Amino acid sequence: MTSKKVDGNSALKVNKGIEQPPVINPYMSNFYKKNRVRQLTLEDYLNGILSSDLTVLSQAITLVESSRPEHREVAREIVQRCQEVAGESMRIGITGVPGAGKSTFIEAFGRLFTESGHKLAVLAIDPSSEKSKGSILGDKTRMEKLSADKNAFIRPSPSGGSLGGVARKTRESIVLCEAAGYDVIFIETVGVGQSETAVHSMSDFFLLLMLSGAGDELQGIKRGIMEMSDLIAITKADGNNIDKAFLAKALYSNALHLFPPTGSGWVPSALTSSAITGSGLEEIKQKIFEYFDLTRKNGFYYKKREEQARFWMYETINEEIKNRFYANHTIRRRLEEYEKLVTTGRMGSFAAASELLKLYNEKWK
Ligand SMILES: Nc1nc2c(ncn2[C@@H]2O[C@H](COP(=O)(O)OP(=O)(O)OP(=O)(O)O)[C@@H](O)[C@H]2O)c(=O)[nH]1
Ligand SMILES: [Mg+2]
Repeated sequence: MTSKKVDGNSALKVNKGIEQPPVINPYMSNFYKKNRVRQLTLEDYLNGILSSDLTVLSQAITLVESSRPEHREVAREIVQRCQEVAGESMRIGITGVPGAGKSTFIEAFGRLFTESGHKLAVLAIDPSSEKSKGSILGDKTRMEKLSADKNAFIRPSPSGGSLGGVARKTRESIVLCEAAGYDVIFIETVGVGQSETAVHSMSDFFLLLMLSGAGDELQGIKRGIMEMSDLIAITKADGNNIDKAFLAKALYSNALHLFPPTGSGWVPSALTSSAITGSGLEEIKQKIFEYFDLTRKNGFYYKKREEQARFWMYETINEEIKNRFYANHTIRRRLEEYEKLVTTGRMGSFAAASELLKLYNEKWK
């Protein structure tokens, strides 16, 4: 079909148009019929993970992240089986305020591991990622080299749900990555809110990235976060920033000495680093290896993992109970009504909570 040419260069000209192709491409629909995407069985998942098949590993993580009950069941089984085969790994938590240089640091630092034959998985906990679509995902450009590295696997933070839910998913993903042969795991989080505590509870080593200068030396990093750090790295120690970085290093070293010992036998310290020039990165890696040597020898590494296993059992129970309570039909129906009673002062908060819990208990008797 051809339309009469009025003015070839005008965007206002209306073509009569051509016959529209069918909405479903007939070739593709035949292709799909022939190669129907097969549902993976439990064995497929396990074999894929154990043979380091990245597509299967990613699919398994997606399953772990799913909240659909039928997915949860398979996911649980996969995690359980992977746990049995996962070897000893180094789980390194990395945190720092927005802009501290985490992504740039991970890109440069991660390569020190992959180049020396380690397999590195980068995971994240970012409870805000539903809104921001996951910091790591947006960061893939900032981690260009690492994304293309065959010894590295980068997975953005699971999105949605409570911090507890997001953290549980990341913790389970760690196990899958380890079963797939990743022996170094970075778990990144933004140093705001409670997510550092969650990352701390699943890492062996906790690295805090700090900016130098910026006037306020403690830049909103809570004391508690510093207290749980095994190493503080002052980032961006390059160019005009070098002097400030060394000053900050001295300051934080002193601050770290004031904290009581953690029982690991390890003495936390502060170093400077630059992801641009690469200075200080090797020293940080050295420190991390020293930490693992020490804590594996003195048993702290295993003791800490036992404690974390216990902690996560209780966390999961708490999370599950909470979810069930709020998903309960009766509760959902009555919640609004009780909320009104409480906010208008016709009923006390504790009395309302107690009645709702009683209602829930009766249903479960
Ligand atoms: N000079 C210098 N600049 C750096 C260095 N590392 C990071 N930057 C810059 O600092 C800015 C923030 O770095 P990011 O790596 O995005 O920081 P981030 O902590 O991941 O930030 P969020 O993802 O927002 O939490 C970027 O503009 C980087 O180019 C460094 O070692 N030296
Ligand atoms: Mg980032």
